[in-house]
Amino acid sequence: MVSPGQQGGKSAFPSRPSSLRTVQARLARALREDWDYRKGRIFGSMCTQPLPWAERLAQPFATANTGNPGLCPGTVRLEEELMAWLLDLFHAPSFGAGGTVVTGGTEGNITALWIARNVSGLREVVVPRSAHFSVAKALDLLSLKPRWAKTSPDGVVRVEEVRRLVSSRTAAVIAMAGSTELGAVDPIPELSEWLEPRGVRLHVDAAFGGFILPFLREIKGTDLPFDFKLPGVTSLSVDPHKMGGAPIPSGALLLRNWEEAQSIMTDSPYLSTPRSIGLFGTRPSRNVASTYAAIAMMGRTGYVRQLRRALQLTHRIAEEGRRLGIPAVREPSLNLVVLQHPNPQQVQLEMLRRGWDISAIREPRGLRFVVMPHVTAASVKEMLIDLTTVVRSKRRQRFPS
Ligand code: 0PR
Repeated sequence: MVSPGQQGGKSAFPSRPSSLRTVQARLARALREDWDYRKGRIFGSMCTQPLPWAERLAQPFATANTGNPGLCPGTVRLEEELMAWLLDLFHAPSFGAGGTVVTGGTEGNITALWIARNVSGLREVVVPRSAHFSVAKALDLLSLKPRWAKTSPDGVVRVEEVRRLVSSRTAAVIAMAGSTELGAVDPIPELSEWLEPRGVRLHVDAAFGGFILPFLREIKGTDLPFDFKLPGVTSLSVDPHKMGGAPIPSGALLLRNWEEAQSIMTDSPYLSTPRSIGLFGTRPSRNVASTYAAIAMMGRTGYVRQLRRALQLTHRIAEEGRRLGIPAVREPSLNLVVLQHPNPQQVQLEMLRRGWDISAIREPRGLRFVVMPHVTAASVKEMLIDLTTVVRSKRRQRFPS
């Protein structure tokens, strides 16, 4: 959202139609100013260059609106098939589970907590300190009260904290399957085991980890259980627009018991179907088609290949960090690594001057690198050369000889 006044700009509303060439030129100029994933210089984003065909094949769906499903039975069928794929990937039971395409992790988390509140009639949510800020938005919108659970130094929620905070007022507990800052995966099996017999809902935010964790076993031989295989997991959100190869915006919310979605349905008498589910009215069919296309064209082997490469590069950054005296905060389990640094903002700024986008983390202090599919071996090599120079020069400035 932009306030032109703050930007100092002053533009009158177009009085007459502009020519195609003029508009094209203006858009092209704006695009040149934007960062391009394909240069491999973005390490601070969980989004990436989508599969080109996914975008292209979905283009004809641009005008269709899945929010009025009676007019697009074909897209509805694609969404059903897509949801069936995801429910299978995340080990949902064969009967009763369901899901819907959303715009991303924010909508996924808002919708999950909306359902949790309406189904349970309760008002408190136990939230790990590591949760993404979209959860804070959801709590505010839904007038839910957070009970913040502390995390351990390596970023995973403390199970004893969750146990202490859960009460008869708890609508849901949130767990992270790949936290935004550290890439940490909470002890979801323990949480599930403790919460399930107590009938307390467990929502897993797998926005980032959802297209990583299912493929780890093929690479590492072990995995980190996080999904519906664990009986206590009641809902799960995942973002195909992060590691799924889908264009933005694309998310999915999956429920163990799809009946619960009734709790957020509203009457929509003038549409082709009398009940509307979810936050938005208009829902772009293009998101369904492009996500469908991306997943179909990647397949399990495609995701494994993508992840193997990303993990190798992540470990290369961690190794170089060790050599530079800025070791990783935690051994990376996903394609995200944070290197400890006393003054990450300074390094971030200096790297930005050299054309690199990296994030600075305040707690614990560190430099965060997300190795998304657009990052290449060559760009990592180049980035590490600049990082070495910057880290060493900052050190000399701190301790002048
Ligand atoms: N849950 C988790 C674990 C997330 O990391 C994110 C976003 C969300 C939910 C919310 O997802 P949407 O933004 O799709 O609604 N993670 C990234 C972040 O905030 C998003 C991002 C993308 C940040 C591009 C920066 C950037 O350049 O870190």
